[in-house]
Amino acid sequence: MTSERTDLPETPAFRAGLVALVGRTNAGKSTLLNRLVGQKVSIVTPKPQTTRHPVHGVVHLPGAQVVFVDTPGFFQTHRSRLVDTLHQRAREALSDVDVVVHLADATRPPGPEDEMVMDALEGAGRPRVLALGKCDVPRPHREAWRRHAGLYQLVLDVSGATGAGADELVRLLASRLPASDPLYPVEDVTNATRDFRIAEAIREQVYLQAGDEVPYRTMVVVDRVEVMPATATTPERLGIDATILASEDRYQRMLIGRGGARVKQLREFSRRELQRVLGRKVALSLDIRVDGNMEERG
Ligand SMILES: Nc1nc2c(ncn2[C@@H]2O[C@H](COP(=O)(O)OP(=O)(O)OP(=O)(O)O)[C@@H](O)[C@H]2O)c(=O)[nH]1
Ligand SMILES: [Mg+2]
Repeated sequence: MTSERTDLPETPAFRAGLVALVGRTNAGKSTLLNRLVGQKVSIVTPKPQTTRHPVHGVVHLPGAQVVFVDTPGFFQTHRSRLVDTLHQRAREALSDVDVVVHLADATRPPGPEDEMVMDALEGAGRPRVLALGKCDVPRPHREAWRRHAGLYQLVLDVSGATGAGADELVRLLASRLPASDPLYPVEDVTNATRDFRIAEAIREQVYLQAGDEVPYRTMVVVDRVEVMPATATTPERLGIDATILASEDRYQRMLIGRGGARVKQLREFSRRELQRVLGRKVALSLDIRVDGNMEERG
């Protein structure tokens, strides 16, 4: 007869799984993701609905791997195909994750967008954690948020801007993941392809540099990426040709600006950001074209 020890719970050799970050738009999901991963994998702007696609950011720990899934934020505005698509993508992202972190913006009271988030959480039926974000600034609505604590397994304070609470969040999440082999090789921090990251870096500049409406009437496509060998006067560079597609002529005009000033600025800021993201010299050619079908593709 063999005897088996059943008194001690077994600690798995390795834990891994997916953790979605959801919340209203501007809650700071992408900022927190970048902080957790330790590098910029998702773009950040002060404008609503910056994130359009779920982006994975991988945190490698000695005994665990936490794969965070950034999602488009919930936004209450006039309905459009883009807004509906983004909400749908956020809901879908919850369907196959192990844990959901609801990142709340505790500088604001819980509102209709947060109700949309809570409905999505209800539909997903996954274990939930409430992260009260932006704890680096005064948060007059923190107590209003804490009244929802009963809906979550855990509530904690966090700041993507300073990193306060970030290690604690990762540790608590890792302990809730299932026993599993790593989902990503140890050298990977994201599922985003190089071309996706290039398009996103340019899209970030459209959000930052162009007028309020323009980002929602445009998308970025990468046409060509090619190494340009060093010459007598220039170092080796990555040559990138990209196009900003605008849904109508007037948005194209806004992006070009008077005498081409706006597109020149967009190109230069995008080039510098691309150099930061890719860690190498970049030569960027940026075209602005009208494509009436662009909104369909979001
Ligand atoms: N003070 C403070 N500001 C923050 C923090 N995190 C994000 N922000 C600011 O909030 C704004 C939105 O940040 P994002 O990270 O893009 O927010 P998001 O939730 O990803 O937004 P969507 O992609 O639109 O859903 C930016 O202006 C950030 O600088 C934080 O921890 N503290
Ligand atoms: Mg975002």
